[in-house]
Amino acid sequence: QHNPQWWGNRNTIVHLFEWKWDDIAKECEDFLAPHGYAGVQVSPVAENIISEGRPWWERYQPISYKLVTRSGNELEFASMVRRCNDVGVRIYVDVLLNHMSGDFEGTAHGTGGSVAEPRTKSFPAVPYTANDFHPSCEIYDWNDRFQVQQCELVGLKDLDQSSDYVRTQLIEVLDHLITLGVAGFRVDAAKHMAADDLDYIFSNMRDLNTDHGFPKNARPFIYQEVIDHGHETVSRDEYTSLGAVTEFRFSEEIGKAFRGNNALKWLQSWGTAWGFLPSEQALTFVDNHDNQRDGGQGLNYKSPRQYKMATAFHLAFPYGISQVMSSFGFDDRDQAPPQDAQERIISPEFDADGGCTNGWICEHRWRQIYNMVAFKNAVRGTELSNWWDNGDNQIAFCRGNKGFVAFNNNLYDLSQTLQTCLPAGEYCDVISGNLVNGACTGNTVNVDDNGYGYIHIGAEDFDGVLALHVDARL
Ligand code: ARE
Ligand code: CA
Repeated sequence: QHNPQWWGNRNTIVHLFEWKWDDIAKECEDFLAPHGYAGVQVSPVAENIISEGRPWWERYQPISYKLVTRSGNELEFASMVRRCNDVGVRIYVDVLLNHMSGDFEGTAHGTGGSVAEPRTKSFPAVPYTANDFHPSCEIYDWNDRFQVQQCELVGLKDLDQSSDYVRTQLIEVLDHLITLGVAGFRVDAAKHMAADDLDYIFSNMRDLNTDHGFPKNARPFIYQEVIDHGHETVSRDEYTSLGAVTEFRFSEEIGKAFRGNNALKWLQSWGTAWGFLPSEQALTFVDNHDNQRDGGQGLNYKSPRQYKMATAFHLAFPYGISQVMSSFGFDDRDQAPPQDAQERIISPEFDADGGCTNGWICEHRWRQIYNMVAFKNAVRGTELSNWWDNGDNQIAFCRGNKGFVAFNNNLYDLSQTLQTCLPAGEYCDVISGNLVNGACTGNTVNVDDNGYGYIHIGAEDFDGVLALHVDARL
């Protein structure tokens, strides 16, 4: 269950965090397919509690498996999956198999009209009763396997996945989504469930739906959220045989490097030598919806120049199953997605350049990011060669004879004639511009008969990266 089931040469997933199903359907057709995105991770789909102010995290507290959330209902979900698959964009659902909601004063009313008594672990709309959960306890010691897997993660009622009844419910939920045409799942809080129990559940899910264009006997793609910085009792390695695993060390290290806390020249050995998982087991990202909020070493849209450079490196370097984050604007006080006075999520609006305007950040619509998604498609299957660096924070490399990329994170210019490995010709730098009707709206680079080109990235330039590839030749 390591195959992401991508269509054609596409190979990048975007997380459209908190988007509505109808908006995602439209985005698949209008933007994602034309720009070569392979798939979308969508926010949790199951009915959740309604929390004061409507923070995004209420969706991680399900009370039933009805597909009704602020993103839309089941019909809208089904229609989105159909429309996205029709244009070759896969849908991956963030699934909550570890828990139901946390404590709630009195009766909780959900987004789908169901009620529950989380305090007594009564979720009649499933139904679950206290017997289906582990006895309550708190996680004090994150290196104690019992606590991590059988106590309550931030107080969320912890399901017992060793029980036949619970397993059956969970498999049914996954099967239902597969029938609707999804390509796979992000498994939330996987570290908090025993790998053996997950193995049982994943092995007993149905095959992907051939009516949605998947081959016969195709298995759902699985990527498990396991946060393991290297010293965890419950380690990421317990889960790699079941599917891919989120590689949080990647996110941390790429943030450090592009923040200037580790020279870019060291990135030459990027990958397993850094303690990361094997490439085909690693789900990689510069930031995700959790760590963009922790204020650590990670980068996010709030440091746009470094963030775009880190993202370009992420998508240019041949390592990992890449995912791009698409956020809404947030600060410490405001954790709700863009919403109206009735607390309905609002649809993104776009400016003349295609950027989002009304509270949505839409990193996936930034030219420097979507053009690197196209770069990754163009160089798919090639190896890295011709690494160059200045011994510090200027680096460059080729991807076969299909792509070339250079970075300058020094406070002085990069001005070098470098081997680009590309066929002779004039190329559009897809970071500073787009190729439109045969002309480049940004800078161009001339590659001579021997593959050399003059590469300039000024210390004061808007972006600290330059990228060329064969599909953007003039
Ligand atoms: C909210 C409130 C809590 C309240 C709870 C129950 O914030 O105060 O107690 O509700 O009422 C998200 C939010 C939580 C939120 C939760 C439910 O982040 O704040 O709680 O939704 O609404 C660990 C887990 C990892 C988990 C992170 C957050 O291992 O799986 O914690 N990540 C996933 C999702 C989250 C989501 C959940 C799980 C829950 O991505 O978005 O929570 O569904 C070290 C450890 C890690 C640990 C990390 C915590 O690195 O190694 O294991 O991650 O610290 O930062
Ligand atoms: Ca658990």
